[in-house]
Amino acid sequence: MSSAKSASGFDVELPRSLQAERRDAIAILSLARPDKRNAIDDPTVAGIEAFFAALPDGIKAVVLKGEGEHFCAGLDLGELTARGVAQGIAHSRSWHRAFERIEFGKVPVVAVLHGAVVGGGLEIAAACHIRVAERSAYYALPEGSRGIYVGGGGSVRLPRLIGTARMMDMMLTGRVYGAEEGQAIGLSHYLVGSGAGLSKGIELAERIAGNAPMTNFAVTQVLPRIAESDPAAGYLTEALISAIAQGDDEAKARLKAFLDKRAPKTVRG
Ligand code: 1HE
Repeated sequence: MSSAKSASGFDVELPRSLQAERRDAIAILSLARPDKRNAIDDPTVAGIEAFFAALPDGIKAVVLKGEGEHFCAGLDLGELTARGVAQGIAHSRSWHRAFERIEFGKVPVVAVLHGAVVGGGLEIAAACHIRVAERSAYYALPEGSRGIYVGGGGSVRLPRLIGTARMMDMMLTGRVYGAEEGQAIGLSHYLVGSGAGLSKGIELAERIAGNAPMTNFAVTQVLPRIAESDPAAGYLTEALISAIAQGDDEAKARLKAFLDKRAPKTVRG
């Protein structure tokens, strides 16, 4: 374990497999175990949970990326052989806790993907709010061929992105999607050239950080719940969060700026 605070201003102990860096309101968290293709072991899962739980108030968005040639090779398969059923359940639940800290944490998270985005690597990417893929990225769920099953929330999050039928195909047949196919089916939001992912990810994170905090809260915390509730509850919840957001001082200041012709217009490009 190393203290990230002295190096980068985060008040959290991180394992060697994670590195954190701060650029003003943006935190960059790197999976930093390239010799093992950023495979996620138990200390890494605990570190991810701790990092997202302890984000300082000044951080408005996070970029998650992987060091080396690949984003993430998924679960550290070396840890798997010694586990019994009860330990397996506890292990999967520890991934759920950590990834919930990403999906329903304090701020939006942008994932920058390249190389292998497989197994648990795809699961952690799916827990992020925005995905930027470089052209080297490819996606697979090799759990089927390893005799196991996803355990990092993939059964819940991946069908939302690509549908149950595609996930079933990936798991049963070992189908691998390339970056362009992944973009077409909704695994990534943005597709960029090799090496351009981080700058695009930071650009998007900075744009997100410039939003009113209440808007980011509503989009990341409330929208997914509305999308999964029955329409009547959804409309009611939407009315409530809409009123809460527009009643916030930040919204009033932004609306006044537009009416005073001091705010940017909505234009393409
Ligand atoms: C690993 C892992 C790993 C690499 N656990 N050690 N994930 C998988 O089934 C994917 C397994 N990995 C691969 O298919 C390949 O490693 C890659 C395609 C990602 C990269 O290939 P390559 O040629 O660049 O690297 P490599 O030579 O295969 O691996 C380099 C080292 O990383 C090697 O260790 P070394 O000590 O011999 O150098 C590999 O053993 C090690 N390595 N991937 C442990 N995953 C919560 S449930 C989630 C369930 C899952 O995620 S299942 C999917 C697991």
